[in-house]
Amino acid sequence: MDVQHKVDINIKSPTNMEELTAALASAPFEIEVVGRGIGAEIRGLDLSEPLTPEAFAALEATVIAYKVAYIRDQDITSARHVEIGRMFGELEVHPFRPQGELPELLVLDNHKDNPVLSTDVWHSDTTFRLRPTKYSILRCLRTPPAGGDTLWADMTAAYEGLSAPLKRFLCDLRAVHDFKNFRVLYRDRKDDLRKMEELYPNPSHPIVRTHPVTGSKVLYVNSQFTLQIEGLRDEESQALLQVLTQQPRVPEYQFRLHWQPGTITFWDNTSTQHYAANDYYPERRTMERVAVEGDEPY
Ligand SMILES: O=C(O)CCC(=O)C(=O)O
Ligand SMILES: [Fe+2]
Repeated sequence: MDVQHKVDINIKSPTNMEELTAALASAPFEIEVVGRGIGAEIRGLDLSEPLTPEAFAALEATVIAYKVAYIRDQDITSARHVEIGRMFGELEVHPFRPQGELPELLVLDNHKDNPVLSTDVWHSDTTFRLRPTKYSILRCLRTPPAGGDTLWADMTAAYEGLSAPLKRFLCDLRAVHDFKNFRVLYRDRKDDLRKMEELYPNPSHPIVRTHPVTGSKVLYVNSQFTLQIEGLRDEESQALLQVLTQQPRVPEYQFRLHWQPGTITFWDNTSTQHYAANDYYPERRTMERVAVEGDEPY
């Protein structure tokens, strides 16, 4: 972790509901709640200016409380984007995606010759890791003439929407995750694939995880990375995963954002899944992203 930076501005993340509520109450910006349970717009915060500890705590509290928080018209550099990400914790270097000049900055530049890879499948970021991504911070540089929205689903609402007997059945189950969609990148590179398998051995995560700050329960399996429910027969696992991985598709759980150049969005990968609408090919859409490392789910 870039401790130095944290120490420099004396940053403190909210660690429980009391601190979260206090940070929100003293937010030095406006929060407009847009979606029910998921999605808020922050107004009156300029990320090109240094953040005070109070502003940072309120920003992180907004991300946790509303799961997805966006700010329009942010004129910042890629380096500043990385710097803001570091305030939230250690940044990941994505193992499977091409990197630009700043290794932690992931460039998603999709156009005629570079179609979308795997972002149009519902997922929470890097659950194939033992410690999956905590927050992702995505900034829009270029929009297609129409479309290119991102959708998020509130996975706490999805958990709560399940029947009581199913919730009871799931409470002690775990599932195995895998970087399955990225395997296509290694079709002709068996040795490299083996190396990646060693670096990222299949982790097992609880199917219902607990949010470390809010204590809320979250449905934590996704179409992109979840392979198998432990202890069930294969056909049982497939049938149940089919039901569970459909939940983010329920419109009542969703929040949908239409991007503009300069929009930056922070989301909490513990409590949400997302899907980038792949409706603009062959037009161009350019985004930059950093991702903050998380802890082992429990
Ligand atoms: O391009 C997007 O809107 C989201 C892509 C994505 O899955 C991500 O940045 O984690
Ligand atoms: Fe993603």
